[in-house]
Amino acid sequence: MGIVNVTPDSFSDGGSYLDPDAAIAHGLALAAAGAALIDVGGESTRPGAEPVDADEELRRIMPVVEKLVAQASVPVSIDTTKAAVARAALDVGARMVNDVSGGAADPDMLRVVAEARAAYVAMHMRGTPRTMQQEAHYTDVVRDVGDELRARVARAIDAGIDARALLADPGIGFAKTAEQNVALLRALPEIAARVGVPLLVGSSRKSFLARIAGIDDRAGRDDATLATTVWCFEQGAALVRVHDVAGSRRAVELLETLGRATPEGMAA
Ligand code: PMM
Repeated sequence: MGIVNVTPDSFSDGGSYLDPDAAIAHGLALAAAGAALIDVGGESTRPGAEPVDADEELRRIMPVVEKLVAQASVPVSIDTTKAAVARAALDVGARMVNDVSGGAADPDMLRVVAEARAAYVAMHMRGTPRTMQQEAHYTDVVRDVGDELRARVARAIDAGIDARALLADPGIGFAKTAEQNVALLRALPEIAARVGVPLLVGSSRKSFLARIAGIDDRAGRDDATLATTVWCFEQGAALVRVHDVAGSRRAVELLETLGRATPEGMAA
C-alpha cells in the first residue's frame, strides 16, 4: 500500500503533496512502482497532531481521490476516521477505508463502509493522535492489542462489513512506546491468530526505527523500513503501508527469489 499524504504536517512527508497535482502525480508514480493500493489521507495522525474538520479534509483529498480512481491502475483507499469523508471518497470510486481509529472515532463509519460494500482496515489505537502517547500502558501489549483489535473487527462484522474485506492493523506508533512497537512486530503471527483476519502493518519511516537502529535521517529510516517490510512479510502480514514503494518491492522480490533458491542456484 503506497502512501499519499495530502497534509501540511504528516510525519515524514507533510507538505510535499498538499498541492493536488503533486499528490496525483505521486500516487500514479507509486502505482507504477508496483503498489497494490494507493492510500490517500488528508489528516495527519502523527503524535500531537491537531485535528482538521471534515470540510478541510474533503477539500484536500477529493480532487486527488477522483483523479487517482480515474487514472491509477490499482484501487484507491481513503485514510480517514470520518464517515462523511469515507462516504464521499467511496461515492467517487474509492474501494477501501483505512480507519486509524478502528471505528471508534465516528459512530457512522462502519455502517457507511458496510453500505458501500467496501473493504475496511481496522487499526488499533487508544485515544486520539493528540492524546495517544499517554495511553501506552498495557498489561501484556501483544495480548491487549490483539484483544482490542479483535473487538474492533467483531464490531465491523456486526455492522455488516464482509469478513473477507477486512484487514486488521496493530497500529505501530499509535499509543505505543518503541519497545512496545518492537514487541508487536515480533508477535505478528500471534496477533493475526488472535484477531482472525489478515494483517496490514505500517512502520514506514516511524520514529521508533530511528531509536532502535540508531539513525536519524530520511535515508536511514527508509533503509530500516526495508528491514521491517521484509520482516512483516516473513511473519505473514498480508500488506504493508509504505512511502517507498519501489524499494519495498525490490526488497520483497529479493526475498521471494531467496525463497526459491536452491544449493545449485536460482530456480526459474
Ligand atoms: N500510520 C499513519 C497513518 N495511517 N494507517 C494504518 N492502517 N496504519 C498505520 O500504521 C498508519 C496509518 C501515520 O504515518 P504517516 O503520517 O507517515 O502516513
